[in-house]
Amino acid sequence: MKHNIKSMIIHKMVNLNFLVLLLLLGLGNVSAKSVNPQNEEIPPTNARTDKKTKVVVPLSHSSAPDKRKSKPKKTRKTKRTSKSKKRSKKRHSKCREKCRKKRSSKKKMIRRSYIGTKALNRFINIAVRKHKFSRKKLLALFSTIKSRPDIIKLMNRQAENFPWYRYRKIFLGKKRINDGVKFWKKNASILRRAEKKYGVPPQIVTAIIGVETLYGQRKGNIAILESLATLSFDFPRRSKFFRSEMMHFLLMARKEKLNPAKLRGSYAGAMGMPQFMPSSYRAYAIDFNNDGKRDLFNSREDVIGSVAHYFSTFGWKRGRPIVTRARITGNKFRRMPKPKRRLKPHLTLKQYASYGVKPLVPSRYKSSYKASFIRLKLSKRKREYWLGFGNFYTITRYNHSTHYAMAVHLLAQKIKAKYRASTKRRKN
Ligand SMILES: [Ca+2]
Repeated sequence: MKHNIKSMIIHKMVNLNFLVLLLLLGLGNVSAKSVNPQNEEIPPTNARTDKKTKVVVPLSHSSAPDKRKSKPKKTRKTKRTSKSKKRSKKRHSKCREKCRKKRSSKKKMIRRSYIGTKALNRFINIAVRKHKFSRKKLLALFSTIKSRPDIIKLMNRQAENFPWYRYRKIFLGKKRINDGVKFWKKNASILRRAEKKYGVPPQIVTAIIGVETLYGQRKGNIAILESLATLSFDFPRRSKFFRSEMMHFLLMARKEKLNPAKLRGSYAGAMGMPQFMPSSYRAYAIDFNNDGKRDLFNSREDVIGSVAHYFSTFGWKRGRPIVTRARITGNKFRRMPKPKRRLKPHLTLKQYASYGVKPLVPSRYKSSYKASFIRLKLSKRKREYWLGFGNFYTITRYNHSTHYAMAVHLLAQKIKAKYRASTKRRKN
């Protein structure tokens, strides 16, 4: 009996265990179905199976599997050591602002090809008809470039628009003066030869190259064709000028046997150490070392000779004054007639005197000299007045800005003073 009772108990326990097992298995099935109604295998969180789930999930909801995918990743991330977490946080906070700016500028900067646009087709038609370029080659050339919207922004932010007290800080720093003295010393014989031939003193040629490219150290790294195309087709204010420069560029490259796709320069299309625009390159660049090429990118001889030649062509007078500070008495100067052509000297020193405007040292200058009247902002309220002679006007032919010509003149003076002091020291 005891044995019977024992065997009954064992039998019931086995049945009970079996029931519990069945129940557990059944529940497991239910829980799996509730997550996966299609009764499919639950995908593990990796990219391959996500692709499987994307087939089921409609396209518009295709981000859903990613959400599921990201959850376990998050838990994995939390397992990362707090040290690395801190480090990445620190790194991110450091470049957060930088990253944000980069992202926003990337978003705005959509670069597009000009191939197939009316404007480019018109330009190519003229180039083929007038200058016998190959249409096929031009199309191939323009297919290598894209627009540069950032250039339009730079054009509207040119330094020449800054007030004088900001502008002069850019160009009259110690480095530009010291490097100018070095440039003069290194190229003294070439500069002397250029002065002898064209009458332009070494300090002026040096200062021009200094203001333009820091003596060839910053020649610009933008594909010239991209900058010219952008300004020709996307900058209506001056598109006519830049279309003409782009044609000059193609003609110049063809004549000098240079590859137009590879030439680099400033965002406004200026090239080489003296930053000549293509039309100036064609008209005024010279071969000053007689090697049969006009190379403003690498030859210092050609660069110095070309700048001096440019100045002489635009009316530089040997030994004549450039500009002088003016002293003003009374208020008559406010009624002075304005020049018909901006920056052009229009009144003689005698006429200026009748309006109470005189050079600081009048005896140095002939009263028949013509000059332009220059106002410079030294601060928001303070002004300085100058009189610019013919040679000052010639400097503005290089860049049509009073600030530019003034910076060249002052830099030239500083370089000259330092150059003289250093050569005197050497003699003593
Ligand atoms: Ca040459």
